[in-house]
Amino acid sequence: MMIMWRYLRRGMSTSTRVRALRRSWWDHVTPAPKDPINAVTEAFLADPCPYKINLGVGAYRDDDGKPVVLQCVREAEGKIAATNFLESTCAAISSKLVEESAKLVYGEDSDVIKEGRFAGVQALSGTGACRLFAEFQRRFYPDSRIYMPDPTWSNHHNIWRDAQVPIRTFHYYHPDSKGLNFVALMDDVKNAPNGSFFLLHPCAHNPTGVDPSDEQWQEISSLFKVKNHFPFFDMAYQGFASGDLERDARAIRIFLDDGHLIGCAQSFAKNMALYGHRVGCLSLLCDDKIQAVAIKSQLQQIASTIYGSPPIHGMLAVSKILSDPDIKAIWLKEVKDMATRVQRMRATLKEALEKLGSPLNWQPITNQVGMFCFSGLTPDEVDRLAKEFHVYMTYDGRISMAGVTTKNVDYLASAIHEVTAFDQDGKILHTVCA
Ligand code: PLA
Repeated sequence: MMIMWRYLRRGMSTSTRVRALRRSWWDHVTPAPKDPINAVTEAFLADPCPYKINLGVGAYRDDDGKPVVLQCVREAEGKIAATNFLESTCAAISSKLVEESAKLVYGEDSDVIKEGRFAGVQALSGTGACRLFAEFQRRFYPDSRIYMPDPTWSNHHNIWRDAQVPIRTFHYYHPDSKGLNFVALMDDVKNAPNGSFFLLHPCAHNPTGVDPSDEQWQEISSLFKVKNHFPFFDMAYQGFASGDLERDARAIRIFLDDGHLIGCAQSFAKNMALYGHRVGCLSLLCDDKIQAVAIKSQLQQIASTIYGSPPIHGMLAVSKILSDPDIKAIWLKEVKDMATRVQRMRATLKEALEKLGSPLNWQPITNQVGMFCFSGLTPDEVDRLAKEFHVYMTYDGRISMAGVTTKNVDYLASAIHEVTAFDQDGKILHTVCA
């Protein structure tokens, strides 16, 4: 009262007085930590240098460094533009999208699809599919945890954390070999409590570009059977590892043949270059049709409280591409072309570094697969690449190979050679010759 009186006497306006009397609603809100991948894009955009290179986000670019609209998408859009869709038609098309997506993962002739033994829903791209599953997991297995590879896509941690599912990691990558740490991975799978949930990347692991071999997947699957673990696959890059969608589904097919119930998040952001359209799918295999109906209704219920229903336009395009054989054939070729361009850039970058006389072992660039190369560059080297050479990537040394082009690859190789071979004053760094 005394305070109020003092303000009144000083002749303050009413709103100023009210503000002075209580804290702002948002005083306690501090900025969220920056997303490490978006932060790279921001730094890149703020750099005025004309020859800057963005190797941050895993978004496909053509050999001129430009984002692409695939021919299959243009064809599909041409066909859907002429139609006026009713709500009921959209629901039917969404179901078609889910069914066709499931075929990509589980196989065209898979029994689980023929017998309706899966619950599938359209999702907001890969992120939305993962989040829906995380919510579902917490709702129906409230005491469970999720085991994810170390390292994994940074947002996996945020997604399961926000869904309040405790996170554990399992060994995956070996920094010395820049390959898979299979022994430690198997130990972690064995030591996890029976019936644990595991997040797996079925192909083109992000960020390492390191995938288990078929034989290793077989062993992982067998151990999962013994331990009764649940495999949840995040399939964000189908087609990008080998150029062949069937080949890239091999890990999942191995688990399928072993009789696992499987969960799978699918994204069409990369393999159809439909980033902004947010088209994806979540599917969960079930014991029978009755279970599938129940699970689907629960997934729809979770989705309806978060975003209602997913966007229509991208769904129409994807559904058309997957169900029209001619357009699908165009798509399969385009996926192959994108993957081949990335593979070619891997070989060219490695060769260019070797030609420069770099004493380091760059073999992992071509051993690794998919969109990313886990280069082993240190945070200091990444920092120098940005500051001295206008080359941007995440601090873990992940290179989005999709940003490498015929025109920038030599410059990139020289920049990498420079920061790994010489210090800022041009002195040779003997320590890097490991
Ligand atoms: N899962 C994995 C393994 C991913 O790498 C990504 C995207 C997603 C899911 C989500 O994809 P969405 O767009 O379909 O939701 N990772 C990107 C993008 C390409 C990003 O993090 O912003 C990456 O650069 O890692």
